[in-house]
Amino acid sequence: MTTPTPVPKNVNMLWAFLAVDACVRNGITQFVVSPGSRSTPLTTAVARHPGAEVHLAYDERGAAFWALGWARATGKPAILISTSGTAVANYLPAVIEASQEGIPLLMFTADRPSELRETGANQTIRQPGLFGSYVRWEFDMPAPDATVSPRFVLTTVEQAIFRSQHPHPGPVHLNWMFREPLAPIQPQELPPNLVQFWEAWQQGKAPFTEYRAARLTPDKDDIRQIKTRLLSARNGLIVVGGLQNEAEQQAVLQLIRKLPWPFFPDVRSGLQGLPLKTNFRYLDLALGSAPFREHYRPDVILHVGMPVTSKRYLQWVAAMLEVQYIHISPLPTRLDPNHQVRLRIWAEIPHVVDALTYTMLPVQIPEILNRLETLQDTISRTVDSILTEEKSLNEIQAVRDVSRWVGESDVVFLGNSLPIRLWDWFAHPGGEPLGVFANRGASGIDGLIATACGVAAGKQKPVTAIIGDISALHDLNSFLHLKESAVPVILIILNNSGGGIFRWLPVSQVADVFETHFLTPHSLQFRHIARMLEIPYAAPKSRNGFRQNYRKFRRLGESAILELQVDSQKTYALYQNILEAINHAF
Ligand SMILES: Cc1ncc(C[n+]2csc(CCOP(=O)(O)OP(=O)(O)O)c2C)c(N)n1
Ligand SMILES: [Mg+2]
Repeated sequence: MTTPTPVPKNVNMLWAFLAVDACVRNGITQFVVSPGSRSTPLTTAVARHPGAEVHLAYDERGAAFWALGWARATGKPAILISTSGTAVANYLPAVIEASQEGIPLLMFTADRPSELRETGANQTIRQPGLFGSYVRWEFDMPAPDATVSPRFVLTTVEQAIFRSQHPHPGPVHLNWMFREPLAPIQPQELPPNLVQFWEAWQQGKAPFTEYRAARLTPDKDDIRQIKTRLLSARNGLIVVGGLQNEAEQQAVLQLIRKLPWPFFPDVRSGLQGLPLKTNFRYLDLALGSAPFREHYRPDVILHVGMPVTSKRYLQWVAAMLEVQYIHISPLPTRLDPNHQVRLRIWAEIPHVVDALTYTMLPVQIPEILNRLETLQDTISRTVDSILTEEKSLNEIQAVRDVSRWVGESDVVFLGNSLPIRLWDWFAHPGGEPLGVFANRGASGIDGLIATACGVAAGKQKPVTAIIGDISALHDLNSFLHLKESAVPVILIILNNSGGGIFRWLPVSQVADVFETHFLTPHSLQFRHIARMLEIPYAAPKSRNGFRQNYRKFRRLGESAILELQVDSQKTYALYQNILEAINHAF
């Protein structure tokens, strides 16, 4: 029996129970609840439903980022429940990220009934339409009414669940108006037809409407179009952008084993460590060398998955006017900032790869493959030799070290700003595919801790998260998610006292504004929030101390914070030295 209680006390509770039960029957069981009065029927229904998993979060902004992380990890939406007013608006940043990345998310927001809107009634704002074009679907539920068929509640919730996943996954907003009484303490007799409906519904476990979505498979002509281009190539390159799940990773593995071209694995592909001769993991650093950039010119690029993080790659490719750029992605969106894609296949990656690799492709082997291994090796050794000269703890070494320490059963979450870029440039992970997560849809530095904790809960695997200090300050409220995470999250804060990434930008030359308005240095330390929340904390001063503390915290089996005091000026200088040395090595 999935349904929870005897006959609901009033029509608000009937609708709320049916809504929650419809979710659970459709396999959507993760709720993220933020306290508030207007949402009382929904929250009570979730709390009393034996099939509902509840994560509580005071701050709706963090709640939504947590749900985003959870959905990234599971591919399924979590349901956010909030009260009315600005609580709802706090969902917006995560909704934008989910929308841009095609991540499912469901919002059940409580609202005053229509007669109280625009009247000065307390905590009442214009909620319908609040998320603009960032939601795939939205619906303004009327206040529960005994004269309306309760089947309307079931089909609306099921439509919301469906629309959050098909045909283009993303956020969906159901706005629930509730009239008082809100708390289930004032029974109102339900009409006999509703009691009958309730009792009949309780006999089953199945969804009301069984949705069956068509799969996104390419047809024969799509595959022929791809093959024709692959066969015409003299100098092909595979670009593996961000991958959204393990099935995509496995499919890409199959592709790169069958298609003997070099492949460039983006940081979010999780495939950077693959021990294959065709792995062009350091392409970005190689592109730092002008002669290499000029000399190496692929004529066909097969791009699979989300966009790449590397700016240098994008700039390099933008200058290739004749390249045949093929992009395969299950999202319908353009994802083509260079306006370069000539063949776009909208289909699930595993289906395309299956069809494409069904027969061996007699493609030409690019000349670069003869020297790719040496090239990769030279870059890797150059990076290591420069780093060993640098004795103090620094961001590049820290990120490179962590990439070697994480195991296959771990998951990595990378903050925006420098952490994801440093990993993209310098990580040197072991061979197996790794789960790598980041919020690159809108590349915000907000909500990163909450997202990492959501990923941990969704994956049920320990997460190592690396974020910057300003990003950590941005998400201070979410240290509570970290403390309460049932699955350990090791949060590594690269505290370079400000926005170190701005050193990479031309504004770093503008002396009168750079430090004060961009870098924004500070002397804040996170030991204080760790103490407030009683989260294990260490601030190692050496590479060795970092390793020991990381290992110690990993064994703890609970979340912990590692704060590294680093110098972004030094990071930038090291980066420049490495690029220069690679340049010389060519
Ligand atoms: C929500 C949001 N606000 C502002 C920015 C602009 N921004 C990008 S990076 C950055 C500085 C981040 O500093 P930190 O987290 O310390 O990382 P670091 O640059 O030092 O690696 C800022 C403010 C953003 N991307 N997102
Ligand atoms: Mg910083």
